[in-house]
Amino acid sequence: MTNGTLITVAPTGAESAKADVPALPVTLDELVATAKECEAVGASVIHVHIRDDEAKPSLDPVRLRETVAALRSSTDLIVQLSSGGSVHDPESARLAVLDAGPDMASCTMGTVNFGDDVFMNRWEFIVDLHTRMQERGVVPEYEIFDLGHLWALQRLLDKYGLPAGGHVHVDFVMGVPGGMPGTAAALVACQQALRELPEGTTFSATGIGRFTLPVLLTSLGSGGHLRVGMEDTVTYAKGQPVESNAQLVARASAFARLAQRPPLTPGEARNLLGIPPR
Ligand code: KMH
Ligand code: ZN
Repeated sequence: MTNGTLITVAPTGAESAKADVPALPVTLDELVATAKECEAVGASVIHVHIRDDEAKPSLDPVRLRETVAALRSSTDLIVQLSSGGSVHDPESARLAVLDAGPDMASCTMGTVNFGDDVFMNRWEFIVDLHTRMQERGVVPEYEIFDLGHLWALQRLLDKYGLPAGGHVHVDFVMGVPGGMPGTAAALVACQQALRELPEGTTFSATGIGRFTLPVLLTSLGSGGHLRVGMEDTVTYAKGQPVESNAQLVARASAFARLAQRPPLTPGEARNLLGIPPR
């Protein structure tokens, strides 16, 4: 049991447009520079979505491989590729993300309304993703957008066994219109439901937009870990755009230190998550 805080940075996402958010890292150079800055101020995991030459969301396999290689050669961060992609990506491309050989990949535990769209995650698709990750030694982060997704995770683990590495880590994504709200009460309800999952299961949490700070503070105060980044919020405070992902990571690290749960190094985070050393 660690007393430190795992800080994941989600720098890009698939939802914001570069034209609207100029500070969003969309090229490989921008992503690597962001990764280095965020590592320097306390991130240990990077949750990666990539963009194409027009800055549109992409799951291009060649680009994904190059991205994993570039992040590994420039940082010690744990590289977690998004298998969620954008709401428009087909299942085949989302499964093929694993071919890029990341340390981790996200695995969303159910379908959810996503603003005006639907983020589709059929049961058979989830099973496919989970079992392929087991075969390849890719450690999942189970993305939980709603309370019922934890029930689906329990079913998944009961039927198909523990993930690669043997440790279960979930991330609560809170405040998506269509999912659970970004409130302390919702996070406490999730934590209570976690009791049904294998002993030692860890969680991080992120709040979308204005839910960023309530979720961050509640997670930190209740033994959870943190995810921050421009995938989840592009506003630092009311009316104040985020300047950089490092600004969000630095704020999360400062809160973690104040809580006497300082940021974990990437090596400590590997240990926590059951990922072999590099
Ligand atoms: N972009 C969302 C539709 C993930 O990365 O796995 C899905 C998402 C979750 O961001
Ligand atoms: Zn994502």
